[in-house]
Amino acid sequence: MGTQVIDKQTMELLFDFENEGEFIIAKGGRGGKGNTFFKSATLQAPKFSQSGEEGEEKNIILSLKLLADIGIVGLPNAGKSTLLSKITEAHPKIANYAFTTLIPNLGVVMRNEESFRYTIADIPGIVEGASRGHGLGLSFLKHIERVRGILFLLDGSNLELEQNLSLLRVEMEEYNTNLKERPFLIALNKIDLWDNEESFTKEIVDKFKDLGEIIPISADQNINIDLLLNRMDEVFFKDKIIGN
Ligand SMILES: Nc1nc2c(ncn2[C@@H]2O[C@H](COP(=O)(O)OP(=O)(O)OP(=O)(O)O)[C@@H](O)[C@H]2O)c(=O)[nH]1
Ligand SMILES: [Mg+2]
Repeated sequence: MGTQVIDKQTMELLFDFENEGEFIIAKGGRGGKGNTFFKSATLQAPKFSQSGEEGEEKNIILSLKLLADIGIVGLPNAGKSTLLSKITEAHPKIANYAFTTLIPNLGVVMRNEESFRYTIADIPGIVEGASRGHGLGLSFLKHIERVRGILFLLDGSNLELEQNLSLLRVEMEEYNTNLKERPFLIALNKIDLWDNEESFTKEIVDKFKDLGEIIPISADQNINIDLLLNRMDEVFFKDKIIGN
């Protein structure tokens, strides 16, 4: 699922496997039944067969776009993979340097005693100029084109939140301007590194409230992770969660 079938000559999108299903890319010619088809009780080894018509021929490109519900977008080293490892069963590589994640990782988040689940993608870190090919470029951004919501993950050890968020937005929207319209939340990670964590958190959330809703967390120390997941339910999946 998530694979797009593209005609290599015309670059036309032939089919998009948004759901499980079947699609005939090139139809075989009519006829062409082999000799076993003509086997019967009296004719155990028929020596004849039917010649068939030519079938269709096509050169195609199969392009996989992951179908994640939510995409985690952040600068390198913000803690995206750490968060994924805490809220899903995924085991992405985590390390204290940029570009640890080279290809997107997917995980499944279970909610409400598993009555509701969604997929979340941790994509490689985005750097300035990514849309012009810097860093790992943006080719992996195709994996978030179809998300229903974006979780921006900012690194609390750098308080230039406005600049960092705008860098991510610019690069992302450069790639696909539709991503601008997508619902989002901002998680501010690594708050465990702050002194006077509680009062400082209040101060920061207030100072940057114009950026959008900011949820202070520590992925590594499991601070406010439940709060974040609850807000994600409300902001991204209101239509899906029944009885809440
Ligand atoms: N103190 C602290 N460190 C954290 C926290 N979350 C992640 N880290 C550390 O930050 C570093 C980067 O974490 P990753 O999860 O690999 O970051 P990433 O965003 O996936 O990085 P890339 O894949 O390179 O883009 C690691 O050393 C983590 O242990 C946190 O909440 N608090
Ligand atoms: Mg990573």
